[in-house]
Amino acid sequence: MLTAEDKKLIQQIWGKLGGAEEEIGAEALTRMFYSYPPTKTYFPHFDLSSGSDQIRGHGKKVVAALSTAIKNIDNLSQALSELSNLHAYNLRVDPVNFKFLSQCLQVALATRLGKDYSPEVHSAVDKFMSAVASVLAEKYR
Ligand code: ZNH
Repeated sequence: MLTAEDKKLIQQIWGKLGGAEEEIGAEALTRMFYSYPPTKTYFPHFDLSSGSDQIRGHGKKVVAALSTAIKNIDNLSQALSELSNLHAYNLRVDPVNFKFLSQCLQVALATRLGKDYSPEVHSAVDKFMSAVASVLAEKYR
């Protein structure tokens, strides 16, 4: 599904974030909470005002997991196996929400990267996030 070219583009674009990972993650989450308010119900224990320490901390974790996924892009199931267990068995996040977070991450990336977020990169990131989402959803029953 992800072509060699897609993989190259994703690695390149991730390399351009240069330390802004936590900020990107926090922005993606904040956008998700605004645009898809039901997603807030999974985080009753968080302070959800934009830029809160918890949003920043969680954004950092999510982006770190995506970085791990990018490093293991040919072996996503294995690389995300624990995270997949967590989402399927413990958190029980409805998989529709993965799409919402993906959308919001893409807007966060696009606003930061401007022209570098080309249609080709957009398409590659979209495919990558779908692949991550299917791994996170693969253990639901
Ligand atoms: Zn999730 C958690 C990732 C999606 C909800 N996550 C988490 C973590 C991580 C993640 C890394 C941490 C873990 C530990 O700590 O160990 N996610 C992720 C990713 C994605 C996601 C990569 C995609 C792409 N999630 C999601 C969604 C939701 C969620 C969509 C809803 C809406 N998560 C969650 C929760 C949690 C998590 C709730 C827990 C938090 C706390 O801290 O408590």
